[in-house]
Amino acid sequence: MANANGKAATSLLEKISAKANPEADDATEIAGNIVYHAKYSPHFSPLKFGPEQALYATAESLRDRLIQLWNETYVHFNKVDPKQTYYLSMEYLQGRALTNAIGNLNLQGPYADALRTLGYELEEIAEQEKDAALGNGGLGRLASCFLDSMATLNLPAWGYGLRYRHGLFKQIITKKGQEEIPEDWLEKFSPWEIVRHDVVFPVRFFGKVQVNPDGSRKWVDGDVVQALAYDVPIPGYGTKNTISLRLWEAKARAEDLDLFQFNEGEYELAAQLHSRAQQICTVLYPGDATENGKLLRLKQQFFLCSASLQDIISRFHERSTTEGSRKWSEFPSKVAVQMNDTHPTLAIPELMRLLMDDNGLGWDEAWDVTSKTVAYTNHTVLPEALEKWSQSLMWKLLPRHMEIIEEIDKRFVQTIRDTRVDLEDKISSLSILDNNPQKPVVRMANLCVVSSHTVNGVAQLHSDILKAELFADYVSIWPNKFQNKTNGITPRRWLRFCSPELSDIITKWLKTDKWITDLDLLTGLRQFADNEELQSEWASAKTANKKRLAQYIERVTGVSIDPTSLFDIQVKRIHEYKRQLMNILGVVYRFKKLKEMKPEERKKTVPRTVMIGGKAFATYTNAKRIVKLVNDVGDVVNSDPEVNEYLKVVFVPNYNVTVAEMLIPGSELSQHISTAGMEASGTSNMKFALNGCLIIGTLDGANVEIREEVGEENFFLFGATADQVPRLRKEREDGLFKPDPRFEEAKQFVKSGVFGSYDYGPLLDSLEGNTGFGRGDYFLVGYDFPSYMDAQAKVDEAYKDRKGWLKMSILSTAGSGKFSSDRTIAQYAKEIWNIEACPVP
Ligand code: NBG
Repeated sequence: MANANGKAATSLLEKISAKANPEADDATEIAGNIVYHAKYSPHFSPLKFGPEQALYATAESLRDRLIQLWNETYVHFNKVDPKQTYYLSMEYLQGRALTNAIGNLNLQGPYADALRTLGYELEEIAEQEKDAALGNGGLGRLASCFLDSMATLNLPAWGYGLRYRHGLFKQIITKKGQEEIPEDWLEKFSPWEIVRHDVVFPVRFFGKVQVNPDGSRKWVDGDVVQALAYDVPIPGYGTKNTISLRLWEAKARAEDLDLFQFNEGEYELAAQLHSRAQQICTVLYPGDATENGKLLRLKQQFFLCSASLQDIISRFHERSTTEGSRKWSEFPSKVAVQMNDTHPTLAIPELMRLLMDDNGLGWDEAWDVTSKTVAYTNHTVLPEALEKWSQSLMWKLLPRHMEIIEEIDKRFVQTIRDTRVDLEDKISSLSILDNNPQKPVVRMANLCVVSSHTVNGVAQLHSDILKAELFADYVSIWPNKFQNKTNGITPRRWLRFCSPELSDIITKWLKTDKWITDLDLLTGLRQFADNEELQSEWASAKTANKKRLAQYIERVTGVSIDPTSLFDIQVKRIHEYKRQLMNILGVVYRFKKLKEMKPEERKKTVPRTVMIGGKAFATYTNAKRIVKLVNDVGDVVNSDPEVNEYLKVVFVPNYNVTVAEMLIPGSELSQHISTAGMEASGTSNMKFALNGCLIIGTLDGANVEIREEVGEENFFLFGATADQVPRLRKEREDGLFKPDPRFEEAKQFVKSGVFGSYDYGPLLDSLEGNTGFGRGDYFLVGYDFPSYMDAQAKVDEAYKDRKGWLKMSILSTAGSGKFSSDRTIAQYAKEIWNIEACPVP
């Protein structure tokens, strides 16, 4: 009905009377409310009601309802005054919000009908929305899944983050490979956020420490910017509870503009503070190769911590004035602060500073409050990702915080000396400050472990590694501080809404849709895994999702893929430890073998479409070379008339949450093939498994637990185990490694220039030699390659047995209940935060 410029819709708009109605829940009222917003909350010129205008008006109509639920939620929290959790994260990968909000409020039908009366399909309107891509990868998406679960479980909680104007870059693929351009989600505006002009806090940078006559200390001078709150509503599923993701924006005040300088024609100078404030929230992860880049990143981290803690403290104070003064010692029984990785570590010295310098607490009292309030989640053991900040940079930007960190360190070291003589020689690695004169740094993970009441890893294997290796000596000091919280994903976005066909089948066979909030119920599918009727319904849902995916691939890449071929997907950030290189070398080998076959032999093979997607960090050269290689291999394979019926290779550009929602439901095999011990958890592995996709993978991260849950016969396992890795690296160094001929053949084939003239020498060289950074095959691609290829051969065999494959697929979904973020968050709430549900009546 709708046409491209929305002419038909514009005329329909005139036929429906505008009526503001935040509580609208039938199609007619909703349509009236949408029309109301199109006319009276206008953001566009009035004569047009195209899909874009329809999106904004629809979103605003929903926002009305969310605001109402949200107000009810916080009024209720205020009344009950429960302990609340504050989740501090530099990243959130929210993706689109429209379908999710409509789904969580259970208004699909009425919204679809309302839009139809206005000439649009709901899906078409949803397609208009841009992703809020304020994150990088798994860590950011985890934070977003957690918010969904916190709201759904009625937990009193807030998310805190930064309102990046451009978020993570947009990836485009050109002849040169990956190029980055700025993300534009705020180019117009986001209909979901609400600016709170009354929630503004000053945040200081630089300056100096002033010592008062009574000995107290105060941080003064320097630059002061303002943190302004923008709230994004997070509706729970099937509940009134709607919580807030509070994103801070940095601003300068009007009076910070130097009018005199401005009138002298010194425009840049006059608005210096304005432009410095603006830089803070321009992008996520600005390049940090330069000193300036490092300074900006540190500013971002401190800005998040300071604004959030001032907000948390002011909420605590508010109650004090209404109920008589509240004791600071009660703070930890009202406030839990969770640090998502080390990025918000500055919350520790900032809370100490606010308590001591602004609120007059003594050291011991402030330390008691702080260490009972903060908890830390570690998300990686990769040394390059464990943050270390230069001490001189920290002294320059945050002089008072450095004093506090020194004091924390001094007291910690003293306690060790007093109580643990056996650890004397470990002090240099346990201490927070690394005073190596070459490069004195602050070790943020150490600061977190020393100051937090609880430290957790994100999958069992990862938590075990933390305890046995990275934090082993701390474990001997505080044996009860360390926990595991295996990651999870929200079943709403990652099954119910992204694959409605499969969801309906599950609901039909389980005779209930309660699995959406109680994912363990999926085990009920096991008894039907062999049932022919279920299998045929399952197959038709998969086929529908594969066709939808094939259309998408054709639209964004121009490559036409066969929906009856095996869809094999690897999507995640491009990183050497994730071994996309092993995947593509496997493809190269397969291609070479197919070329060598006679036509009748080829006909006996299982046709495959390999899709690889993910962003490479802008300055990570080898990752970018991998992107280029995948694209080059794709160009050659896909245009080879002998082979392209049996093999296609697609690089899926600009992988993000929305692309994932398209890819995952259409997947049959997915690859989670990191070097064992290196992927802390992985979360897309859970999304794929939940959607009935089989995994080929190593015993790494959450793969271990997924395999346990879905059954080892439904998982294609290969590769070295984490405990073998050190020995294998050592053998390699000693020159004892003997490569498999298939591995040599694949590399040789790339070197021969079949895939174009780009110089892959440096990339392939990383797999050669016996030692040295970026050489010596640190990630053991060569060692694991033969078992990987064998596992791939098993995949092909298994796929030939349609029934057998469908059974495995059903069992995969059936075994995924554990990986709901509802389970994860319930465990955090009980075992770390000590908070309880506070449902709005
Ligand atoms: C990532 C890990 C993943 C894990 C996510 C979420 C960082 C620092 N770590 O394996 O690499 O799934 O965190 O926990 O982004």
